[in-house]
Amino acid sequence: MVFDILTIFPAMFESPLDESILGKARERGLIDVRVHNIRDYALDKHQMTDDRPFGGGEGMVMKPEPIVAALGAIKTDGPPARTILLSPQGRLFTQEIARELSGLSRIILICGRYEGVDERVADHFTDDQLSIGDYILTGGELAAMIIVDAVTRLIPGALGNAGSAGSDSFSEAVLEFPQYTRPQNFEGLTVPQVLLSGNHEIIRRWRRGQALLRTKIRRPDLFARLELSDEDLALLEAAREEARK
Ligand code: 9D3
Repeated sequence: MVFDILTIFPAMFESPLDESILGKARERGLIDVRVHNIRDYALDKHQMTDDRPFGGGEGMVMKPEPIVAALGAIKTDGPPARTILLSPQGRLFTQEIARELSGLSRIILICGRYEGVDERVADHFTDDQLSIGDYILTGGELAAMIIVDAVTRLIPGALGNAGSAGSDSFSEAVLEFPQYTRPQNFEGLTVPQVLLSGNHEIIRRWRRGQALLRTKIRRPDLFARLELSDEDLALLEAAREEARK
């Protein structure tokens, strides 16, 4: 899978994509991330990528010509692409969208800066606009990295032995149960006894109750959409009871 990233800050992408799972996925040839500097496609002598907004107002707007020239240059070779603008006005990026994107052979991610990108880029040169959430970033670069990360781990072979993408939180829309490792006693803080019991059925039930309880408390939006079995309701009640102690 090919990711083409258009940005005026290509150096931001240097180390995050070289580490851990993303680095391994690149080494294995599962993904190819190509970072392109929009400034290289600015043809005026000052290599301007932004200008003042028509109609007045604060700040600067990214000019269309360098972005469209970059799109034209990179599209001449390689597989056909989905072109996505990262924007606070985009639709919300979710696990479902990550899954959809993981089935494509190529994605072009355009990162905006300043007050945004000239609307004609969104209207005529992109297929989609995505936001990663309701908070304000300084630009689209970190959002693009998040999309590369979430999509790459869904590509078969990307996770290696590190786990399976399918059984994660958000595929069932329940938060994960709490995890513990050694030592059993860390500065007087002990691991729940049930996990040391070796009884896998009791552990399964405890974990399910914990997962349901934290989903109810922390993510009432997800909890409201669950269809709970009678067993789930009993395990949730047991977890609430235990928490009250
Ligand atoms: C200071 C300018 N803002 C007025 C409140 C508008 C604004 C313009 C550009 C706010 C943020 C940005 C830069 N953000 C992105 O390019 C961006 C983003 C985000 O800010 N939040 C969540 N997802 C995304 S995707 C791209």
